Amino acid sequence: MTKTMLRALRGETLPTPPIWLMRQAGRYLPEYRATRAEAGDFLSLCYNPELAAEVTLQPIRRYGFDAAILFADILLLPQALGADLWFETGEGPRMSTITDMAGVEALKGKDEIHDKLAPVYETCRILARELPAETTFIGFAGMPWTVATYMIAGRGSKDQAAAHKLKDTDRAAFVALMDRITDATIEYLSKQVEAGCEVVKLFDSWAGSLKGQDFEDFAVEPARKIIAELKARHPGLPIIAFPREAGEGYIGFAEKTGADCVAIDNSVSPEWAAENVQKGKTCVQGNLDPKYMVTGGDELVQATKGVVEAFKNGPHIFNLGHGITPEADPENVTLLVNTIRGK
Ligand code: 1CP
Repeated sequence: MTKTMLRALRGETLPTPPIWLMRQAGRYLPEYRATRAEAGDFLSLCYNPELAAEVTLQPIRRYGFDAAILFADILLLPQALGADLWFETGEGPRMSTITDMAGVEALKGKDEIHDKLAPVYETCRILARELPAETTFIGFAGMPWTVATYMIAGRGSKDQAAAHKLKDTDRAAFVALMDRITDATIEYLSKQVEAGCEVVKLFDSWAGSLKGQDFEDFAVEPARKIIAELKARHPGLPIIAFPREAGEGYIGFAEKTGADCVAIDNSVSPEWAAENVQKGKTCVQGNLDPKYMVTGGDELVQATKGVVEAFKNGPHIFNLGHGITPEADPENVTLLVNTIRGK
């Protein structure tokens, strides 16, 4: 029996959609918090293959999700390229900044990243061995624009102003940085696939701040390039693209980039996405508002049924519109899974 997730990615419309959740290994789970404490801190957890595999498996054991996502972070790649990376408790990631061409040229080359990332590939190998036979294993990376926003600002930002400024004032340095990240991302994902990942997901969390031609040049085009090269190296590899908050940019995104599935955030309605993106044939993933994992109850049940209903006439993978938050109640995730699976 082919795995349900792979069937949806090949374009099959299934009676019950496969389900997994972004950030399904995370702070809402007590067992995650315990393993993270054992590791010491978040980055130590990412670079400890046994413990990273353990936290990847925890939500699979608890909920029987149809897919597991490698436990790592999109910021490990810039770190492997030479950026300093640390996490400020209660605040988020911090990184050394890139402000000009000299900064770009000081980065490591695409073939020099693998020593640092070797523990991630080891995590993949452990998981390929240990995941249940019916569970699909997803590898991932951040997309160049999203990764560049952190490398340029040195931290997360709401409006990505620093990255927009470099793009608009020193185009050559910005484009050189995008190219470096694009090339390294291809090598990184390729190694994840060689180590056992069956699907890859491309996270472009800040794609929504790219407008007009910028969206075409810096969201669509890097996705197209990365997907074409990965598929040339690994024929048949299914790829999920997530240009978060792309809005109208979701329309035609799969066709333009060659992605097998487009993940949709919850700023658009499932009905709109079914009509304009899925169109009865393109696989879509999404898009329940993560807030229901905090609030639960009958509203969760009704909203979940609404998402399943909206996407029932085409290939669909059930997910949230963004990551599950630390405030989520693990019981609400059980209710979600039971609602989808009709239990
Ligand atoms: O335990 C902790 O305190 C750390 C919280 C945490 C976790 C669980 C971070 C810090 N990263 C992760 C893991 C992670 N990150 C995964 C693992 C697998 C899973 O989903 O279960 C994945 C796929 C990511 C991807 C990621 N990291 C994205 C893209 C998806 C998204 O959420 O938009 C981004 C933007 C990051 C950067 C990052 N890492 C961590 C934080 C808090 C952030 C966001 C910072 C910001 O808001 O700008």
